[in-house]
Amino acid sequence: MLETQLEELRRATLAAFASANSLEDLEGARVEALGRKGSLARITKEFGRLAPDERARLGKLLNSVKQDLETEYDAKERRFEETALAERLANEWIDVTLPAPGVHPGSLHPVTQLQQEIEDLFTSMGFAVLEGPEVETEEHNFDALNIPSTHPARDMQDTIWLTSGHLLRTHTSPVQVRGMRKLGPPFRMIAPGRVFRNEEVDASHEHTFHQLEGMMVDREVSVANLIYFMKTLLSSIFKREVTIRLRPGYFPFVEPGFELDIHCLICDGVGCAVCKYSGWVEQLGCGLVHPNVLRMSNIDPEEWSGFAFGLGLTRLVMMRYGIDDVRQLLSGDLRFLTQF
Ligand code: FA5
Repeated sequence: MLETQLEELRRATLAAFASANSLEDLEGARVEALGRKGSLARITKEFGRLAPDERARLGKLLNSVKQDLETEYDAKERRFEETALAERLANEWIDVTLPAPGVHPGSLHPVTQLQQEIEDLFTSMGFAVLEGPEVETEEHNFDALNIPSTHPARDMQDTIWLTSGHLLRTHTSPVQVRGMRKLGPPFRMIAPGRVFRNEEVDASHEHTFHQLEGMMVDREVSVANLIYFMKTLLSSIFKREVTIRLRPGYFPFVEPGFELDIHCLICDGVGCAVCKYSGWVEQLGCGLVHPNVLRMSNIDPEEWSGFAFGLGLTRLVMMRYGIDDVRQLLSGDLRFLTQF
């Protein structure tokens, strides 16, 4: 009797496995036959009533039925999985050119953007772009610029000195010295870069900021040449009328020297923290290269003359985008940076 039930269970379950059209059907047939409350478990309960001999004989049969069903179940399950995978591979495709979800492409820092624009402008006018080291020698940063150690002008820029005797450059002007020695006259060069000062930080003063140096050495260079290039620079950057004023300025490496201010574009000249309520923001220092400076870099001032300027790139970015606090530029705050 139990023997017949076992044989019937094997036949019926194998048939149910064979006709199953989905994993769910297959699993249903398995639970019905092999589950905890399934047919096989029910038959097993009957074994208690059997004589030992009979129990041993039917026990073997029960194991073989169980094994057959499990083997067939595994094989059929694998076939379903293989078919599902093949279907997925046939239908699925990936566009590898799509940007990854959730990843935002970076953008250039506004200082870098303006720097590149000015580089393009000046290279189109025959200027070379030079770089100098941020850790400088005293000679390049001061002495060769006509600022010997006893000179009071050294106090104009609060210097960060290193224990090695080197310093963090306080301006990009040391690249003038490198340019004169490397290129020799006649030449035109610009040099953008980071500079460092032991400065009291406020809305318009950072301890680390960007400048852009410019220098032209040729025969008979005059203030008129300097003004031409400064006007070309400012009209190219602002693409609108900006009011400028030129004041006499003292820098030991130029003579005459000037400071160029622009009418504050943050407050339109009314007065704000950036322009210190004066309506004007100092943008750059400039002038005609001092004969001593030319001489110290082996250029004969009787034969050659030049102009130089040092632009506050950071301040120019502030004017251009209406940024009212210089500290935002180095903050690394993405809420600020993603606007550019
Ligand atoms: C100089 O650094 C001179 N080397 C400029 C120069 C070059 C003059 C060549 C003549 C010939 P000054 O210290 O004024 O000068 O700085 C130049 C510009 O850098 C300033 O006009 C201003 O726009 C900017 N600047 C100065 N200090 C800071 C600061 N702490 N934070 C942001 N910008 C500053």
